[in-house]
Amino acid sequence: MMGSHYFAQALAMVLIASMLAVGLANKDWQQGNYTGWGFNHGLNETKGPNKITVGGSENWHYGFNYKQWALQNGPFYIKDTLVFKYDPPNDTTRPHSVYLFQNPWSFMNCDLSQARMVGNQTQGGGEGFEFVLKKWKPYYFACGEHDGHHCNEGLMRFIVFPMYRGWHY
Ligand SMILES: *[C@@H]1O[C@H](CO)[C@@H](O)[C@H](O)[C@H]1NC(C)=O
Ligand SMILES: *[C@@H]1O[C@H](CO)[C@@H](O)[C@H](O)[C@H]1NC(C)=O
Ligand SMILES: *[C@@H]1O[C@H](CO)[C@@H](O)[C@H](O)[C@H]1NC(C)=O
Ligand SMILES: *[C@@H]1O[C@H](CO)[C@@H](O)[C@H](O)[C@H]1NC(C)=O
Ligand SMILES: [Cu+2]
Repeated sequence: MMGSHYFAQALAMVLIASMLAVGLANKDWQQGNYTGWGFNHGLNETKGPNKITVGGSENWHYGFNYKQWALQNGPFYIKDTLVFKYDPPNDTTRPHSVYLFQNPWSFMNCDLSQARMVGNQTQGGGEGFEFVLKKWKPYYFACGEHDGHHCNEGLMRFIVFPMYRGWHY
């Protein structure tokens, strides 16, 4: 009968279409850029982890607005690497360092009493040092010099909350 013929043809087409879809999904999967359910569409999903120099060409110095920099250069992703570059101290340059606060309140107050040093005064020299954003949590960075003065007046602080690039990572 005409009716069942058309029905069979339609069914076959649906089957072929879904097989193609599965095939394409698998292909995406193999290429490492399957984006799950599409909820993270619109995010900037460049391939692989990025390496980002903090402050860009400004590097890590007194008086540059790192909060602004972080907002403009985000979002950052888990496994991204931040590179901190700052000249080792000499007679004319102020020393810098990099600390991580444990909570937002110490970040707000630039209270370094319980902060953890991740880069000392000399580690920012040359190619700088690298910090990998390993976890899904906020990271509160600041310069630890001058008892919070660089953090406060010097604007040397910022928050990074890395996101998942895709659920298969
Ligand atoms: C997936 O990644 C490959 C290279 O790794 C690229 O050629 C392809 O265009 C990407 N597909 C999508 C949908 O982004
Ligand atoms: C995504 O990020 C890369 C590197 O950070 C940048 O070069 C590119 O312009 C961004 N693309 C979009 C659409 O924002
Ligand atoms: C101190 O370091 C700065 C920046 O690297 C450099 O320009 C300057 O010449 C250095 N001064 C001395 C006395 O070494
Ligand atoms: C900074 O750390 C490096 C590497 O761990 C070490 O070699 C250097 O002595 C330290 N410098 C200071 C001033 O603590
Ligand atoms: Cu500093």
